[in-house]
Amino acid sequence: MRKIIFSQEEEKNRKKHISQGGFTLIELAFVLVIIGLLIGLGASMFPMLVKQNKLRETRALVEESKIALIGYAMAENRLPYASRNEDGLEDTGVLSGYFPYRTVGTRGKDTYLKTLYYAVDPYLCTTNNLTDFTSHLESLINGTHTPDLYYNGGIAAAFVILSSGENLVADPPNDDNGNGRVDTSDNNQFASPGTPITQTYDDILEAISDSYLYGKLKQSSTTTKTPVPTPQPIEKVEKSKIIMEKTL
Ligand SMILES: [Ca+2]
Ligand SMILES: [Ca+2]
Ligand SMILES: [Ca+2]
Repeated sequence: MRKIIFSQEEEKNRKKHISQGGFTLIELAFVLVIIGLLIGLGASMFPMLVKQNKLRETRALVEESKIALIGYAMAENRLPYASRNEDGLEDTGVLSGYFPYRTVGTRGKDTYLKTLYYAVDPYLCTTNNLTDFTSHLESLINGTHTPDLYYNGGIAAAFVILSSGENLVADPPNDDNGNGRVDTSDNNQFASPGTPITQTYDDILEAISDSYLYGKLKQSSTTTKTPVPTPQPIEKVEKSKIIMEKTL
């Protein structure tokens, strides 16, 4: 049998090559294991991330709707009635129901594709000027007129707006007759904003008290306008500058 004889240099390179090849395979296997673990971890976390994202976006929508309603109140000197269906338009006389998002001019469906719910104190829907609107709020605050809407166990609310959350139904105390919707058959008591999510409650609610809305209206009506400075006529300045330059 013929024996292959390698030179010293060739033998060194051959051993190095074998060594490099073995190490690469181990390395490759290690990387594959890591990738597998990462994919597994990512797959298990994905539903949780989607859930958290939906919750975050719905909270933002409810907050945005609250601000839009305050803007509507300041512009129209009243609050809109609720809508009895999901067309987004207020229905006169309806105090609890769907959010009239088209009347207010904003979005109405949450990330669970459900229309928001809304309830309003009826005494704040009938005015059409700032004096009457603030007067009605004063009466509700000092008790001359009995409030008709409450949240957080007894705070008089101008309005309440909420998403039914991931379970797709309004939960007690926002729904009282068990039909999973906020409607005229429910009472006038609502939960507190920021109520923790539990097995039986996952609504996302915002409310504005009569006092807060009153403060907002007073603040906007007493804001002093900064006088606009009269612009200096450019032509005159330039002429006087020219005269000065000529004199010099
Ligand atoms: Ca719910
Ligand atoms: Ca109900
Ligand atoms: Ca209730």
